[in-house]
Amino acid sequence: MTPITEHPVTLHPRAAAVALETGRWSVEQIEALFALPFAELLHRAQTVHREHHDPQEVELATLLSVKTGGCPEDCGYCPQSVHFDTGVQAGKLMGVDAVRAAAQAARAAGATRFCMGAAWRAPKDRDVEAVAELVRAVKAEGLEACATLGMLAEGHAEQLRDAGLDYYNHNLDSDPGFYGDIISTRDYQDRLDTLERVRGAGVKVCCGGIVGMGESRRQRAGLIAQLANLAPDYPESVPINHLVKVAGTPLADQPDLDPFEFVRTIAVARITMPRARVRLSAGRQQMGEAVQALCFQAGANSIFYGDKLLTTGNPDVAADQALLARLGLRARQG
Ligand code: SAM
Ligand code: DTB
Ligand code: SF4
Repeated sequence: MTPITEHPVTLHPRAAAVALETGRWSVEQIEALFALPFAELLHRAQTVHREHHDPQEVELATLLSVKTGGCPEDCGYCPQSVHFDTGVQAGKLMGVDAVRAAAQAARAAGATRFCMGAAWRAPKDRDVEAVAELVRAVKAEGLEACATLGMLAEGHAEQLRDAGLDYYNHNLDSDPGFYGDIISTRDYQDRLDTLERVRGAGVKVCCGGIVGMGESRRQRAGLIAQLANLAPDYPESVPINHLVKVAGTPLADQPDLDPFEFVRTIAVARITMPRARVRLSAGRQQMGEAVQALCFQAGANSIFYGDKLLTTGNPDVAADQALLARLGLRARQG
C-alpha cells in the first residue's frame, strides 16, 4: 500500500480517486479538501461523481421504524433513548403483515430500497429471527432490504444474510475523539466490531455519520477518514445525516451548522469514497431545497424517501418528486 504521505495534499480529482484505490486518506488530506474554495471542492466532487455514477440518478430508500423507542443507549442526538424525555412512545416489534404493506406502498411510490430500523442496543437471538422474517417479506416485494438493529452478536449477520438482507446500516456517527462526548453506553470499537461481522458475512455495509453535533471541522474530517479507511474497503453506502434537533435530547439546542459546511461534507465523502452511494439522509426537511440541490451537485445520489424518517419528519413524497423533476434528476430503477 502506498504510504499516505506520498499523496499530495491538494489532490487533482483523478489523483484523489487513485489515492483511494492505492492507499488511504489521512485526516490532514481530508481537512485540506474541506478547506478548498467551495466551487473548487464541488467541481472536484462532481468530476469524481461522473467518473463512477450516472449524475442524473438518485436512489430512493424508504425507512420504517419497525421497533420504536425505549432504547437503553444514551446517544445524545436520539429521540428514541430511554434516557431522554422526548415524547416518543415505545412500541413492540412490528408484525410481518404491517411491514409487507409498508414495503408495498414504498415500492408503489417508487422506492427501490427499504430500510428497517429498530431502537435496540443489540437484538436478541429471537429478535434476529423475527427480523429475518421481515427481510424475507421485503425481498418478496422486489426491494433491496436494509436493516439497522444495533450491535450484532456472532451468527446474526449470517442469519440476516440468509434471509436476503442486502445492507446492514451501522453508523460510526462521529470522529472517535468526539464519540465519548455524545454517547457513554458503548464505545467506538463496539461499532467497528459489528461492522466487521457484517463484512465477514458478506452483507454490504451502510455506514455514515451525523454532522452538526458541535464537532469541529477536523472532527468531521476524522469521521470521513474513518469511513474512507474502513478495511478492507470503504462502505458501499454512506449516509450523511444532518443532526435533527429533537426537544428533550441533550443536542436539542445545538447551534446551527453553516449549510455550506454540510455540503462540503457530502463533497468530501464523494471524493474519498468514489464508488459508494452517498446518501443525503436525515435533516432534509430543515435544509431547504437549494441546499439539497447543492448536495446533489456535491455527489449525493441517494435520499430517504417517504414522509417520515424513523420518528421525525422528512419531505413528503410529492415534494421530493417535484424537486427531482425541477432538478432534472430521476429515480434509480430497481
Ligand atoms: N439503534 C440502532 C443504532 O443506533 O445503530 C439503529 C437505529 S439508530 C436511530 C440509526 C441512526 O440514526 C444513528 O446511527 C444515527 O446516525 C441516526 N440518528 C438518530 N437520531 C438522529 C437525529 N436526531 N438526527 C440525525 N440522525 C439521527
Ligand atoms: C441513517 O443513517 N439515518 C437514518 C437511518 N440511517 C436509520 C435514521 C435517521 C433518524 C433521524 C431521527 C429520527 O427520525 O428518529
Ligand atoms: Fe438507541 Fe440507536 Fe437511538 Fe442510540 S441511535 S439511542 S442505539 S436507537
